Amino acid sequence: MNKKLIFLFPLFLSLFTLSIQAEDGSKLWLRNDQQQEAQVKDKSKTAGGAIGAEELMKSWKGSAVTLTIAKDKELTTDDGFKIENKGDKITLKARTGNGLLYGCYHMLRLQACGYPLPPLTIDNPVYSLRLLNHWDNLDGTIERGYAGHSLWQWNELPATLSPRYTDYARANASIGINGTVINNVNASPQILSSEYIEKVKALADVFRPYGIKVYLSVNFASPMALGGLPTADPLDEAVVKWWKDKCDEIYKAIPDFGGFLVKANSEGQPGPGDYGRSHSQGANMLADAIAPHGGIVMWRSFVYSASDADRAKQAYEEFKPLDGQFRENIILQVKNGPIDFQPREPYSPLFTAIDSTQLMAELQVTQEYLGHSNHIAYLGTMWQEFFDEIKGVKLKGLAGVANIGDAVNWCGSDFAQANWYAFGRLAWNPATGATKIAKEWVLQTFTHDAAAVNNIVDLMLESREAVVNYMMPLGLHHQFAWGHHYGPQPWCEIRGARPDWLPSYYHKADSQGLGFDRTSRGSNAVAQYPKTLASQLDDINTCPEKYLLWFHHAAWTHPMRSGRTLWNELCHKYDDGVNAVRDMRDRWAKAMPTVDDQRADAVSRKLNIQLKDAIWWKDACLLYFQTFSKLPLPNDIAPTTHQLDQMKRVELGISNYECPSAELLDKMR
Ligand code: BDP
Repeated sequence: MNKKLIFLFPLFLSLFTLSIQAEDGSKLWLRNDQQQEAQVKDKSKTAGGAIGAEELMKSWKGSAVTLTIAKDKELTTDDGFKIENKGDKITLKARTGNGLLYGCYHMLRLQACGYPLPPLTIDNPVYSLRLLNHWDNLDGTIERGYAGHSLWQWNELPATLSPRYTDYARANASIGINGTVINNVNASPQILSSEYIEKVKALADVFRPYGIKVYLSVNFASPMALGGLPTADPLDEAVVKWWKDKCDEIYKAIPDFGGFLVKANSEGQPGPGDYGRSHSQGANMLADAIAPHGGIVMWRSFVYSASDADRAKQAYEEFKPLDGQFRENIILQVKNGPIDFQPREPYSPLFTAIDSTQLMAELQVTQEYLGHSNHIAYLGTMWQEFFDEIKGVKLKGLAGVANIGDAVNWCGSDFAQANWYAFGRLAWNPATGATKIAKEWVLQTFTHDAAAVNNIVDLMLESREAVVNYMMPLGLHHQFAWGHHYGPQPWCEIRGARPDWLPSYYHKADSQGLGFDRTSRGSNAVAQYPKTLASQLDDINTCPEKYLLWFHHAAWTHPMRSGRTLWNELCHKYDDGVNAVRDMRDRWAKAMPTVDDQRADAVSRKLNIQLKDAIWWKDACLLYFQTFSKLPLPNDIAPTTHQLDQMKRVELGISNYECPSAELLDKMR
């Protein structure tokens, strides 16, 4: 070999390996090359403007851009932006630096998608609070996290700042997210200690230029655990003072601190109820302590007690009577559905019942109940369904329970990144729509090959319905294995367990039929919805079939709109779910040649797990429900391939903090 070539060989080799490593998913959707030297003038003198200008300088391929702060009647929000593209020059205007930053990312997104920049763009976000909620514990574990450990290196903070903190802020800013609650709602009081406030301050300093405010989940009993007080009663003077002093301390360190998120009197967490006080009394006390600093309190409505009342009714029963009693800086944070982030739920009736208290919706980006980071489930479509159902309801903001960890690809799987992306984009404007968002994500993340883009987008759009079908079709819910919520366990019985933590509470299978009677003849949960909707849901003939078993205990022979009986329809739905995963695999196989090998293979491996899991779900549920229906499986679906007894013996033995590996799953089955 020529001497020069021998000399250059190691260089080629390292470039080659570098380019492979570069496709490990760490770049997310931010793949614009950074080799440009665009002409960009930032007149704003803001941190956001400076960052945006730098991003444009490195990556923008169009004509010269000027960034200015402006008062313009079309800029109706602080975060909105206006872009005038006159061909030879582009002007980007916003009321604030954050608005300019969002405008820059908007331009770069269009460029990365290959879309033109129109002559005029005016874009104002619909929600002012667009927040991630991290369920990260201070020991580094993440409750319901499937992407490794927490990004926050508490033992190193505040002295050492991981470069990933900046990458995290940048990724969020690029999709319009403007706040983050960095610790678990099951909050350790320790987060409010002076030591931790210093660490939180260090993170806040990194996030601030990117327009991201820091919020904290707080433990209602902190004055006892941390302050040594004998009580946390919200009406106790010493408690009130403790919280006021704590707020002063926080704001001294973090002047733009966002506020508190509170899970109170829920699943064993302390709260005002421990002292005979109401949620509003507890929330108002915190709200008064933080109000002088401009902070807010997000009070969660996720409560249910060990009572006999239908769990789906409980949040409404507890909060509806308190409507109007909350301070102005309190926002009631309500999960999208009345139970708990199931693959499909009707909307929580609180959204249409609460009219004198500010509301925000809590969505779950992490796939606690949708196959963790093993299954592809694009949630844009699920959230769009939710937004369609609550159309007309005013929300102050959106919170998304994050799926981010310290995994190289951030989310534990390449496709899970799409849910982080979609959450941000929908929080900016839900009318953008799941399809458009999926397409722009694919264009930025994977490929511009038209056929491949179509295949991947179609795969994404069918994925959530596939999960619903192979896990819990027709309104079934909470058939999950105890604890880790990964696989099916409709038969689960644990002596002494709360009934509403067991699948049988929800499926109510018996020799007659299947489903939870929430009609006026049953628990009457339907009555919590507006009248017209309530009567539609109440009647088995008008209730949408996707919610049939959520609201009705239907006979096995109940005639469905397809002409089949309920039993046969159920069997078909499970089979459809499995077939949809096969289809997703085929689509991916067709798109694969246009995607780098590393990510192409990683996704394939996940899809193989998903297919096996889908079959497992189908077999487990059908064979189990068959012990009640005593009906044969229709012969036009694929036969089951497992034995019920064998399936019942499988215990995955994983915790709330992990996603099972393919090896573990194969070994157990
Ligand atoms: C459920 C999770 C649990 C959370 C709880 C919550 O299983 O880990 O703590 O919700 O939202 O979905 O508070």
